[in-house]
Amino acid sequence: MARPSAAKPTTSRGAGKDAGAAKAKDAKSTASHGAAPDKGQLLDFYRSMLLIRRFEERAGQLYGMGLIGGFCHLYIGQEAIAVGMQSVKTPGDQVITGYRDHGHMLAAGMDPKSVMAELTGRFAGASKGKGGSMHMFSTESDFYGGHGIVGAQVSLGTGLGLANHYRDNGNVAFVYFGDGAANQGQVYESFNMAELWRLPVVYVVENNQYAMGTAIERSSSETHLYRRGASFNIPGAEVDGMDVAAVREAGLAAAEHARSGKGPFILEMKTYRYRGHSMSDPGKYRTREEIDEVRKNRDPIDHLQEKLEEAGFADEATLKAIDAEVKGIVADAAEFARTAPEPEASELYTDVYTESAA
Ligand SMILES: Cc1ncc(C[n+]2csc(CCOP(=O)(O)OP(=O)(O)O)c2C)c(N)n1
Ligand SMILES: [Mg+2]
Repeated sequence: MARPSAAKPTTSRGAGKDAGAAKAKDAKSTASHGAAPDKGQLLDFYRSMLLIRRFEERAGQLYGMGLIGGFCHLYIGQEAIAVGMQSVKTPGDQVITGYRDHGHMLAAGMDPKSVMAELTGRFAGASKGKGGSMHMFSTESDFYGGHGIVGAQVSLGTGLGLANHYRDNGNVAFVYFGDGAANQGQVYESFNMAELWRLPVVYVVENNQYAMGTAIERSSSETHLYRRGASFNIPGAEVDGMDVAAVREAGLAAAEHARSGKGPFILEMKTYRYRGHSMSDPGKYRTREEIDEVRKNRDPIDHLQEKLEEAGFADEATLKAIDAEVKGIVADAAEFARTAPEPEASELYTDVYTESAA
């Protein structure tokens, strides 16, 4: 499968209010962010993506052993998006996403032990063992959840952008949602307000080609999701979501647009999930060959590994050392999540209501 080009931007606002999607699609990018990530950044990206991959593989195993209850949606295959976009964030910028959230939490810097312990329902978990896979939150890490209702995070994230605008704090809200969520009505109500009020929001559509068992071609009349803002005059760009450097480059341009008062921007990340929708997905809607083809030719971690080796930035020993370090972190997190105590029954009555300070 051919690797799509890094970013195909649209500039519907620049092309005039009534510029249609087709015209916008062909517009060229004016933003250039020069410096490609350096050796240190690329090695950091590699380490973070590998941490997410190994964490998710281990979570899958713990689920299989019956240690994780409820839903569990793995992020394997999509790692370059959370990691590349996180590198664009400045302190105070918020991240909000749906239920496929573990990778975003790790990229945001949340402790792997507290995330894994939440999956196993332990008191030391990020939500004291009461939230599980889909409901973690960490304002210290600027992470605003973890949401189980498809598309809900788009309205909430637009609200984060409104708060930034109101407080004039220079922050941007990064709002992630899937190709299936892109067909939700509240997404478009949010788009309208965000553009009308020039809110600092970057909408990141993680187009992994499927919504549960439904392929995008079967559910969407417009499958180029970066054009979905055209009728609101929101510019968008298609990005190779399997290439962490391309994600970062497009993310920088989008964040600059939003931060400078020009309003929202849509990034459509073309990606793929290797595992089922959730742990209970029999996977009858696609072939094994299709998955193998992406794994073999477009894997984001393999791609970066080749790049690091070609550039002479890492030899086998360096990569092995990173692998060993990551495996150690994940093993410790899993052991902690298996042995840490569950919440007391009295915890049922805490964190239900909160008193407002004002
Ligand atoms: C409002 C609402 N409708 C339906 C569901 C059931 N549901 C959960 S995930 C999902 C598919 C969403 O797919 P997509 O947005 O592509 O995200 P992905 O799972 O691929 O990351 C659906 C329909 C839900 N959780 N919330
Ligand atoms: Mg999807």
